[in-house]
Amino acid sequence: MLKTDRIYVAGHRGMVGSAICRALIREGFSNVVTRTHRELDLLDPKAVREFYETEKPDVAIIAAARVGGIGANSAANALFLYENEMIAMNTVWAAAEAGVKRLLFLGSTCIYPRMAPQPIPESALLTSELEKTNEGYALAKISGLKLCEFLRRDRGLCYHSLMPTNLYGPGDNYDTVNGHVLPTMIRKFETARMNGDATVPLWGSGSPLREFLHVDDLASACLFALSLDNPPDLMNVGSGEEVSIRHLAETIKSATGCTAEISWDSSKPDGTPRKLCDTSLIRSLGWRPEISLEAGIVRIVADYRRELKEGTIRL
Ligand code: GFB
Repeated sequence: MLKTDRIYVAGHRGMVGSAICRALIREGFSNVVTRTHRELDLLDPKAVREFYETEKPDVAIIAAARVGGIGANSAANALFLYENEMIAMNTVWAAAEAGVKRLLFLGSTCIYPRMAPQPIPESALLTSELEKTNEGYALAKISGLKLCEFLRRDRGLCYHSLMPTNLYGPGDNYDTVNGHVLPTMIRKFETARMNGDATVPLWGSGSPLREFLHVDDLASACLFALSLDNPPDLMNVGSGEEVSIRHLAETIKSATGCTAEISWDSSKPDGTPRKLCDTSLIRSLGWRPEISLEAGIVRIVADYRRELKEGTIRL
C-alpha cells in the first residue's frame, strides 16, 4: 500500500473503522475516502457499485458491520445474518467489479466452531458446528472471507481477511443490553459506583474464557497486513491473553474503584465456553500487540469518563 493510495474505509464511524482511520492518518496515508451511512447505504448493491465506480479507490478496508454482544446477537440472528451478508457481498463484490486492486475484509473469531481446538488456528474454519448465539453473524462473516478467497483465486485480486478476537476501545457501544461484555461491565461498575449501589448484576456463570484486544492494536494489525506483498488469505489477530469473565469483572471493578458486590445471573447465556485464537501466523510474519489488558482497561475507563462528560457515549 502506497502513501498516495486512495483508501476507502467502510464503517469509519464505528469503533474499528475510526481506529483504522486514526492509524492511517498517523502513518501518513492522507488520501482516505469515507461515507456516512446516510451518504451511502451499504445494504444497497446499486449505490455501492456507483460509489466504487465514481471514487475508484486503490484499496478498500471493510470495517462496516452490524455488531453487538451476546444479547444482541442471540435476540436477532436473522438481522445479523441479513445485514452483515449484504454488507460483505456488496462491498467486496462491487470492489472487484470496479477494479479495486487490494481489499482487507474484517470478521471475528466467532466464525470458528463452538468446540474448536484452543488456541484456535485458522485451519479450524468450517470443521464443526458454530456457536448458536451468534450463528447469523458468523455465517455472514464466513461468506465475506470466502468471497475474498474466491476472488483472489479466480481473478488474482489481492483480497484477504483478518479475524480479530473480542475488541474494545474508544467509541465502543456501552448499551447494557446489546453491548459486548467489556464496555458493558465498565458502564455497570461506573454506574454502581456513582449511585452507591450494593450489587452489580452480571450475566451467566463468569466461567467462560475470552481474549480481548484493544482496537488500536487491531488497527496496527490491519496496516501490517496491508503492507505484506503476499498476505495469507486469513489471519487471526489477538492479544494471546486469556481471562475468565469473572477475572475480567474483578479487574474492571478494581479499575473503576467500585465496591459493590457482583451477582451472577444464570438465566443469561454464557455463549461459547472458550475463545482464544492462535496468532502464531501473524506473529511469525512480524506483528505484535502492544497494549496489555490491564493497561487497556485503565485507558478505557478514562475514555468512558471523558465520553460521559462530553455527552458522546454511544448507547
Ligand atoms: O462480549 P459478549 O457479549 O459476547 O459476552 P461473546 C462474553 C461473555 O461475557 C459471555 C458474559 O459469557 C457473557 O455471559 N457476560 C457477563 C456479559 N456479564 C455480561 C454483560 O453484562 N453483558 C454481556 N454482553 N456479557 C460475541 C458475539 O460473543 O463476541 C459476536 O456474540 C462477536 O458475534 C463478539 O463475535 C466478538 O464473546 O460471547
